[in-house]
Amino acid sequence: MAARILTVAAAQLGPIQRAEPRGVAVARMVALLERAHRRGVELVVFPELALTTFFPRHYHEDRAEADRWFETAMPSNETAPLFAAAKRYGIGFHLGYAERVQEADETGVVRTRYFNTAILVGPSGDILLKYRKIHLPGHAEYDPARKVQHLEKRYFEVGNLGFPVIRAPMGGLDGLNMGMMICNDRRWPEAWRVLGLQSVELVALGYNTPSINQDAKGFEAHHLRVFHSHLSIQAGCYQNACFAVATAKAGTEDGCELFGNSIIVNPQGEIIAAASTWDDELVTADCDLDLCTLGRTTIFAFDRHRRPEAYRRIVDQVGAVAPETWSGERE
Ligand code: CDV
Repeated sequence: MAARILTVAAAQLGPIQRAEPRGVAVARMVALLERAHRRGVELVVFPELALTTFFPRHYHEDRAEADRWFETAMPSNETAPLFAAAKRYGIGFHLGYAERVQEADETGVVRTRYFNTAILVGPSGDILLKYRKIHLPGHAEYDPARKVQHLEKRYFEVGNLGFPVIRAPMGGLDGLNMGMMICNDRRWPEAWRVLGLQSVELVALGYNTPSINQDAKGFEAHHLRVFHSHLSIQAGCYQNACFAVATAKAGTEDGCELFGNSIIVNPQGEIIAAASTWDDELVTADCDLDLCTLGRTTIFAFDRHRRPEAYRRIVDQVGAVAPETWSGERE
């Protein structure tokens, strides 16, 4: 049987400043798609909120002022060149953006809703899958203790699409199981496992992670920020026997440093390609999807080894509770 190899790219973006129009970011992304085409890439992954600056760092007291960061159509006039280039080259892509939509909520009321969204677009230009970020970090109100705000909880609702996986043709492959995450999701093993339980083979994930922990709740060494990002992605890939293409926005944006360090990881948890700049950079790798088989037929053969009856707390409980206290006596 022929090897199932997909050539992928993490299309890291350097900073996008607050005043820059979407057209500038789109032109840079089209240039990366052209470069990807020259290198024989079949799937390109762009970062989270790839069309603008990472605007949740900016406080708008009037929530409506933030509407300008959101897309109301995809594709739109401004993003159409991206879809056209991908179609021209027969390349699929993953794109993160802020989505504003008129949609019924869980009570059936149609209202304006806001999500931190990513789409997976096939080589024909069709949207194959949509994901809305579930693990929203940060806070909803202005926090005077922080030098830089992180207002994702102000500007977005929690995603309502779960963690979907789609099997679709990509590049030279008749079918590939693909799922998505957005930034903070990568730190949550539950997210990886929900994708793993749908036999995901490749996870596309974009992020914007500041180099400095702005939470003002204790010291976190800079190098550990990158380590924790890589640790989470490598563990997720190993424990769910899948590849990940993890793409950052990098460099100094509106005076705030984003750490970059985009990586491509294989099902053994190894980094097989990594960014070396804080700029627009195309990081590529050939992914042999048959490498997913080893993990999922041995240590992580879920059907044989998982014990969901012992995992009830994972879905029944949100916060941690205190354990029972030992009632014996100390010597
Ligand atoms: N955009 C993000 O989700 N960023 C978070 C930061 C706030 C820690 C992340 O997990 O990288």
